[in-house]
Amino acid sequence: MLEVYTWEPNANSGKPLLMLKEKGVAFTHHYIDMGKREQHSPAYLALNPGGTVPTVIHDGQVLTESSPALEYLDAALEGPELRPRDPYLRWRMRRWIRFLDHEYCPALAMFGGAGASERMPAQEAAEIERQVRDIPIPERRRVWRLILAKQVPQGELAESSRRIAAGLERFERALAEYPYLGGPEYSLADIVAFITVYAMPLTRPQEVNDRKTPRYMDWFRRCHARPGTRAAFALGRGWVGERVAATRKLLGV
Ligand SMILES: N[C@@H](CCC(=O)N[C@@H](CS)C(=O)NCC(=O)O)C(=O)O
Repeated sequence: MLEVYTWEPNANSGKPLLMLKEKGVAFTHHYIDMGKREQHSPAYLALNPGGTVPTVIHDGQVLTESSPALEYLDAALEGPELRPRDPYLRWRMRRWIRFLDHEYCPALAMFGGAGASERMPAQEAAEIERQVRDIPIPERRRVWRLILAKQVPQGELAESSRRIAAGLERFERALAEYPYLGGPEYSLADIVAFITVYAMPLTRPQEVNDRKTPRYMDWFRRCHARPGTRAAFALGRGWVGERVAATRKLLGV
């Protein structure tokens, strides 16, 4: 029995969707609508007190924290193995996942938050407090308060830009050594990266293009073409589908 509580096939939320479609394992998808803040509802908090998606339940085990959950699922379920057996390559995969979870993806999320903040109407402080009061993790509450108050600090955005630029060089170097991030085969490192960066050729065309990042572009094309990737994106109900279609068109896949 495998149940996935999550939102769109996007970033952390999408990691188990992409991974399970890649493995070809059946599961029940419970859609948690982040637009309606369902991740902060009492019913969801009873499942995952951190109030973040995804949460996976496998044979009664409740799994939170998406990247360790992927390692658990890869070990526990049938289907192609997505962790290299070679100890060096497994280290390489884990080093990539750590870099993505701690540095790269939060930098991209900072821009996502800033964009959302710009689109929001100005709100009174009391209304902002009402909206953040159910967020259980203090750091998350702080970030949401800044986004809702349209006060995302410029310094944070500058640091995020630096990390994104440095990360692009890192992708290019790694993909010169092996076709995938963890080594010769597609692995959890590619899944963790791709589900967050899948639209970068579309959203950052000045930095991510065939001239400046040819190996990264080739990796995008190969990842977008995978049947598991297509099946995972088909689970989207919102804006992800349009963004994926536009990215594929640009890539010619
Ligand atoms: N460390 C957690 C982070 C999960 C996470 O931040 N998920 C985002 C969606 S991609 C979320 O739930 N955001 C809700 C919020 O910040 O309120 C994990 O890897 O599972």
